[in-house]
Amino acid sequence: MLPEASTLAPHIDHLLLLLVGLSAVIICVVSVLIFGFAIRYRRGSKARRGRLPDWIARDVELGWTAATLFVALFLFWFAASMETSQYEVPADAMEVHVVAKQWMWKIEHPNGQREINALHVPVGVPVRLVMTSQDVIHSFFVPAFRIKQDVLPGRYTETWFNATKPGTYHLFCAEYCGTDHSKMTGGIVVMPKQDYARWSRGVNTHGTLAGQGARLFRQLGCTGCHGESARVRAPSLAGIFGRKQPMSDGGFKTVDEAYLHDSILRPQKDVVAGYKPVMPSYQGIASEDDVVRLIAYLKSPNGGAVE
Ligand code: HEC
Ligand SMILES: [Cu+2]
Repeated sequence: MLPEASTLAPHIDHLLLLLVGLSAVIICVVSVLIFGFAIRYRRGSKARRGRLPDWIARDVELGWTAATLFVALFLFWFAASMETSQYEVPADAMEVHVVAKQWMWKIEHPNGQREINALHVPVGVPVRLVMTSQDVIHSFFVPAFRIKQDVLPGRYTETWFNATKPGTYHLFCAEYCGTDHSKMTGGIVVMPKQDYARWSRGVNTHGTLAGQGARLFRQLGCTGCHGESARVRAPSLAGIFGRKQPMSDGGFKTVDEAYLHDSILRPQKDVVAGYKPVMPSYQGIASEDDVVRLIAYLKSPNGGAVE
């Protein structure tokens, strides 16, 4: 049996069991009726044939149609409410970035730790995964957690889980993505909290993700335009995350991760009201990993506030 290693897993398994159970009951009833009628009304049998009494034709027909409708509606409600609850990420979730590429998973922790084809997480802590791809469509699939989410180029998708049992669980790519698709696997290492704390203090020489972003912000020349003393007129990026920005086409955009991603790689897509579309695209200059770092920096408390 597949291990149940997340808070979601038992719910999915109950749903599966319910669906299989119900299907089995329906199959039994239908089979009994088919065989029963086949025997009873076989050629030459003395069973009564001819018109059914009116009450059977009407009431029985109405009855089983209504009953099936209610069962179907109940199943829909039950499955849909579980599905939608999976979109409500707990507010205190730890955020981890995933960048997929042919053929590996690159993981970036908020404290700057990086991993490839492995993800270390503490047990009992909700983890929100913000994912994107550098090339083609991949899919992040952890059977033991019962989560599967497509990972798309040029877009951020997210999923979350709360691991319930320490151990190492398989990670698969579940969307055919080229020659070595079958080797695009990894391990989710769920650790007790103290072990995780020790792990996350070790091996990290890069500084926090936001710190790496701040360095990139200077290296890539963002400060040349977005800095306080810049000569080009560009909006200040201090405290920008979560704000509603007016756009030059008269609409508004909420500054979230996808907005920042596109502002950096496709600046002509949404131009801020009152500014000229002079920002160059960083497509091909900043990798998806760099963009993850820049976003972490712009989201941090003093992000974008560069003299
Ligand atoms: C040549 C000057 C220039 C450079 C270099 C530049 N930008 Fe911009 N940026 C602009 C201008 C002008 C705008 C406003 C017009 C627009 O939205 O395209 C802007 C808009 C933005 C926005 C949207 C801001 C908002 O208020 O909604 C973000 C985010 C951003 N830039 C990030 C960056 C990052 C990160 C870098 C470095 C990788 C960078 N920019 C480099 C000039 C620049
Ligand atoms: Cu893949």
